[in-house]
Amino acid sequence: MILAACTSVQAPEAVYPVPQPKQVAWQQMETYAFIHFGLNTFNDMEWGYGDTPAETFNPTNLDCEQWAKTCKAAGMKGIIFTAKHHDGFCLWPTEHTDYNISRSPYKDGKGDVVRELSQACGKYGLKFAVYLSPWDRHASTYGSEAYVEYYHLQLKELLSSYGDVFEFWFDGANGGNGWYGGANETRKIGEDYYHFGDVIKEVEALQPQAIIFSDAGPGCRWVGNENGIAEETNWAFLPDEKTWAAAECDVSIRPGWFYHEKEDSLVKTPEQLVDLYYKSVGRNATFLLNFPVNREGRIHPVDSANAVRYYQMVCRDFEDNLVDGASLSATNTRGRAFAAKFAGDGRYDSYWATEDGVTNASLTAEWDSPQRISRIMIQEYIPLGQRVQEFSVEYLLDGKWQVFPLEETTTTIGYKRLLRFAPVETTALRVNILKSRGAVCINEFGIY
Ligand code: FUL
Repeated sequence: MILAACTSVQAPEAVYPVPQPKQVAWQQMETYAFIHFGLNTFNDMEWGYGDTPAETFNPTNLDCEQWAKTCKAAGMKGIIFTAKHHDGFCLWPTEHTDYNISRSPYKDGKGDVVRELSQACGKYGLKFAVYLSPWDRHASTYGSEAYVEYYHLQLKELLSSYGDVFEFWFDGANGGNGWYGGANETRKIGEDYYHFGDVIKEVEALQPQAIIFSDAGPGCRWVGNENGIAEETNWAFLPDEKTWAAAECDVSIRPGWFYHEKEDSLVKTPEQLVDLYYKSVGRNATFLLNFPVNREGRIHPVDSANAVRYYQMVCRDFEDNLVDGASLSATNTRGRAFAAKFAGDGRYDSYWATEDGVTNASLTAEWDSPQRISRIMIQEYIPLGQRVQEFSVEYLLDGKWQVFPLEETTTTIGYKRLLRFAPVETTALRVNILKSRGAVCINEFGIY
């Protein structure tokens, strides 16, 4: 943008919808952690019924700094914590229900895991966020207006007491059977029972920088599965195509979200995690990886070792960017301030752009000597909207352009697209944008 101001050539017009700056900053985090911990951990359950006494919560060696150090070493930029799951038990000493940590033996009722974790995140340079389950299988009032008031009070308390949160997680699992104060029944709730519009306003007033997650945004959206995998074609819009909301891929490092000893042998391997990274971050989504904290109150050593190893493998994949020694050229540019070289300068706000109306153009990297290549990274300059609808990648073989033998479709790019393939040796490589919603804007091109 600064560069554009120095010349007479204007930057391309935005193609709507466009992200808010906070949505761009959020997507730039790329990977962050979930931590599921609570009464379920001690009950060996995924969805506690809501009737277990608060005294059951009794971690023997809880260490939020160990969680933060692990996430940091695994390259994660933040942690989202289950402050309250569907069983209704609150991991902070809330004023609004007795069903909370102050009634547990942990630190003789003086503990507050939300505070301990937010402080540990601060200490290790991670962002902090909360999950507050709307469904509450403990509350006798669940299903009535009184519960909605309670939920809103809790939300205000949580979002006013622990500093900034980067995301607010609004879970889609809602209503069903539960304890409900001893009623032991099934309760269904109506559409918009929680007054979601008011929830959004409350979160925005208390935490303007927070991204609100739900199945339907408005900050970011559920990717539609819990496997950690985004579609190859992935637009950062809601189905109305008018609202920007990039996808978030939530997945647990074990089969369950909460800790179960029987899953100790089922921790995802570093290789599986690397694969998920390519299928989430590499497909224009974020990667939200869950660690089920154990009964001691720690991330299990296998989970921690696998996550750290995964991150080392990803770093190694992108260690040596061959664009640095290449000459970049393009079939079309809208002027010097938008030249091909800006796709290779490592700066987020400079980019290669084509003239208005040019939606078919190639960006070529050439070297003096052959290079061995097995990864490509392409980023669109999303502050001006997500544009590319179809592209291809080719390399020079015996003087002829060959299409890469890719196993996935090359449709959307968005914030980031990563492609992996069996290594090829070549002196030139090009990405051909074949179809786009407007002039092409590529701010980064990486070749490894
Ligand atoms: C789901 C919940 O029902 C699971 O227990 C877990 O918290 C997952 C992240 O979201 O909707």
